[in-house]
Amino acid sequence: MLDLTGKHALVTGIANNRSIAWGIAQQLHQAGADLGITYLPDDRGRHEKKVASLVEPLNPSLFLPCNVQNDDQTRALFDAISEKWGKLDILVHCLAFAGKEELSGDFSDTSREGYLRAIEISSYSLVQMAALAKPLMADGGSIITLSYLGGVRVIPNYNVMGIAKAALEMNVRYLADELGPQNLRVNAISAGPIRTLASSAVGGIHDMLRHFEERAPLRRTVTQTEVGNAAAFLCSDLASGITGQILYVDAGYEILGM
Ligand code: 0WE
Repeated sequence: MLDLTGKHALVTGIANNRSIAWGIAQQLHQAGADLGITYLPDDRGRHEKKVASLVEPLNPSLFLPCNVQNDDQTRALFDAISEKWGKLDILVHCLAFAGKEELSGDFSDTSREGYLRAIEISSYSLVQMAALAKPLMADGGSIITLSYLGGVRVIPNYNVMGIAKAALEMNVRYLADELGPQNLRVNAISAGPIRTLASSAVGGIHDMLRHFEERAPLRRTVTQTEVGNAAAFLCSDLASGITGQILYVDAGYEILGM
């Protein structure tokens, strides 16, 4: 049975009720996990308020700011986990960012600054968090992250995010090899396109979703709950033999050639 009772899980990347991370947090909670939630702090405290009221029903025992571009703040997050829980069982990484100007137009117009920022926030942050989590996960556990097909194949306008996801997926493999000896598993879920805050800001997303609904084997998009269920599985002992993998939760779209 899928049972996460007594497990401490840190979930990053919740922005609102459409976030995939929100779907994951709900399913981990339903499976009995004790949650820590992070939010991206802003100077007016609006994210903090919004995410706090959203996650209130899940009774998180930790609720802390985390901007991965701030090393001190990210270190403080894991210090707080160490103090409160003494260990960590599950780390859910759902962070990505590229400048809006990088997500349309010619890929070759990507600026050095935009390229490095996308890789820093969307790829390096997994390495950064894995390093901080490693001593807290000495008895094993599960790290998961979110990827997208645009990291493996060309998706119009995904541009530098595709490079970031390709690096992210390779991070998963190198981390899985390094952390396997401490029974710490590292996997990614490659989700199909979903209407979220991140995707709604993307030009042409409606046409993409319509194409997806016409062509995906299941003839529909996937839901945050379906990604959450796959995440709960990967984080549970049911997936004890699985590491270094990219699990497609995409209504079958990835198998198609045309
Ligand atoms: O990984 C993503 C989205 C990531 C993302 C989205 C934004 C929009 C707002 C990263 N950074 C930003 N920056 C912003 O300013 N997806 C898989 C969703 C997505 O994004 C696309 C897609 C799909 C699907 C961008 C272009 C084409 C397709």
